[in-house]
Amino acid sequence: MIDKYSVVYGVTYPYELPTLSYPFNGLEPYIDARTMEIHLTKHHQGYINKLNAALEPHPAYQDKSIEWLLMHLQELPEGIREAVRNNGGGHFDHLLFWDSMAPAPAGSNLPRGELAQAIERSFGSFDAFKKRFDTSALSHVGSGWTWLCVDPSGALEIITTLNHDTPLHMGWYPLLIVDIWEHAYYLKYQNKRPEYVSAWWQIIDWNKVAQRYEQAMALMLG
Ligand code: MN3
Repeated sequence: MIDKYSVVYGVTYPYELPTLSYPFNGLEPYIDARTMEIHLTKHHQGYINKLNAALEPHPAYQDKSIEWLLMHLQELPEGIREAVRNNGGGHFDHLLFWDSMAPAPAGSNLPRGELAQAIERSFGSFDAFKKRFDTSALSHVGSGWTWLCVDPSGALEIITTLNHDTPLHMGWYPLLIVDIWEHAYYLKYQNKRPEYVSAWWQIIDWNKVAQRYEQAMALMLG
């Protein structure tokens, strides 16, 4: 049941940085080019390097997808479990983060179609959804990520996870994610996480989120 939710990217060892569909300055003024460059080429690359190093002596796990590894942490050799949890999570979460954003459209940035209807069904309205998402992201203490996911019943759920943990092991299919580690915003926003999250709403790629929603529902009905 849960395994059919395992593929979002399906990438395997050796892991590598994705090619972004927008330049480092493409999300300005909401996220600045310098933050994007450091975040991708230093932070994200660092997680990839450590993940590859952990898996290098373990060929049995090199053909497993990143999602499989994160869903089966308890089955991994104890010596690499925490490394995969932190750095594998770091890799997956950042893949989804880059893929949750796009240059801001002219005018308001809102979901449309079936995804918009699902948000209304699950949360009452888009504004109520946004308020709950913001509350989850802004009340979290420490580093982490806030997610919009589809749960195995098909309902939308919001969760904030600690460090690089994911909700994949619960069978939740991730649609949208925001990075609330300080490295995601400190250069431009310093300690002002609310201003960063508020800016981030302008650059959500709702088309990509809608595509993942369709994929999740197809997996569920399939
Ligand atoms: Mn980050």
